[in-house]
Amino acid sequence: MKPHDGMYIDGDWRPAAGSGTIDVVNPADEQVFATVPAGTADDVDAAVRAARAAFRGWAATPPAERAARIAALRDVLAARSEEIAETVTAELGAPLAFSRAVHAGLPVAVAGSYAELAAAHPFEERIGNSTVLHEPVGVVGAITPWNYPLHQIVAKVAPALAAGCTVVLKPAEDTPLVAQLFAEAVHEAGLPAGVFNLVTGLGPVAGQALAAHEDVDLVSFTGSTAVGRQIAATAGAAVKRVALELGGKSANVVLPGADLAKAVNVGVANVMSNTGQTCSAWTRMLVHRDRYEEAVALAVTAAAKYVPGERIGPVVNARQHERVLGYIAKGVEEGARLVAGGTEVPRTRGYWVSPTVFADVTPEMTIAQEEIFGPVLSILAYEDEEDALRIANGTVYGLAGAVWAGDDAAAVAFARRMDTGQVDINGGRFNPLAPFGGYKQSGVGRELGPHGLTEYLQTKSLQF
Ligand code: TXE
Repeated sequence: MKPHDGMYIDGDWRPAAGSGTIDVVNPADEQVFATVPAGTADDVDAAVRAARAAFRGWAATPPAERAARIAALRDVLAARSEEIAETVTAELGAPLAFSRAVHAGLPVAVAGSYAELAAAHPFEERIGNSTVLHEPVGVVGAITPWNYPLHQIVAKVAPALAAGCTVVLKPAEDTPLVAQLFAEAVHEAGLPAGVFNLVTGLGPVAGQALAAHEDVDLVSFTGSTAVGRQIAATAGAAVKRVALELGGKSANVVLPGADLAKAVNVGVANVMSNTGQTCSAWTRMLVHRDRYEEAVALAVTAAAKYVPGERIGPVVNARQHERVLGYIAKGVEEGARLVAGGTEVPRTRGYWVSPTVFADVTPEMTIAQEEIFGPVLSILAYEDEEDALRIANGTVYGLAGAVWAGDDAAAVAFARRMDTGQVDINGGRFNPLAPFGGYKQSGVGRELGPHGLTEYLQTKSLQF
């Protein structure tokens, strides 16, 4: 796609209010290959006004008609999937095969699910002598990260539109092009002007202006816990709704009796996928002391398959590169046993990191507590199930996780005691309708499926 030098506001590409720009860098080779405008508070204000003006009309549009527009949007995303994959590969660095399957494929599935849910959702119900109306909250400010750049956009915009809300999106500065492509898709799908608006820009400028805007009713944010906390404080002061999808440090618990090879192979794939830049990644593998060395050997073999430049790309930018390498150095410094990868980078140009595995990681180590957001796995030993549970629940996060056991019932029994929002049982398949979101400091609210739609509704009751 050809980059736009303006903002998509009120159904059209408009010149930006200021003259600042953002360079878009290919993290595989550090080349600047495009620029986009850096939005200011004035651009945000214009976008919010357009969203407000469009709100009543879109909210009053029958759900079946909203569903038809979302279905049209899904169709455009499907038709342009090759262009989407190439764009994400250029700005995120992901291998093209992965971009096709996940970065382009997943948003089509999620948009499709909301085309169906918009039509089927019970926006009205009768409880006793009350009719309860589930009405859209209003204007949504969506602030998204770069790790699954289009998925994160669709996971907010599609349910918001299904609910009858209008949206202003501020995408991550690292991946603005796929957001522009999404705006083109919205336009092509025939959504009314103002229903969706895009302001590209820097987090502390455009993002902050959107989170603080007094005419935004709900802020939906995915990103770091530090920024999430600021947004929650800003939104709280204005008594506006907030949904936060933040970091994770998920546990992959391999109980005695599990198929160890499968648990380790799937576990390694889960961490290395997208170069470890997945908030739900199972970054801590918990294995019983009796089979610990066997698991470590299996993990080393599995990790070797994630060859940088073939199966995995670089990390997104110089800051993340430094941060991930810093965590690896910290792991060594705190006494973990480095069994694969390390701080030596596979290529000198670009933000490359070797798939890294640490053994003899103890629960209090930094690499077992903090989100690294790179291709780094920590393997921890446990003594018994209670110990495994203590370790699994022993971080400030609670986003996802996995349990492997001899049978599903044993794994489910363990998962019930985990303080986390989503658990895969014996390798359970991804379900785009299942609610996704965090316990503890991993966030507030849920995305995907009917629960994701409910986030964008408020309730009114009429007694008669
Ligand atoms: O995130 P930021 P960064 C975690 C992960 C990663 C770390 C830092 O651990 O290593 O966060 O990544 C916008 N007001 N996750 O620095 O800054 C910003 O422009 C309003 C987990 O890239 O939180 C972007 O659009 N908005 C994660 C978005 O917030 C602001 C995905 C996310 O950027 C802002 C990404 C401000 N003051 C990182 N400052 C996940 N949960 O999936 C920044 N932004």
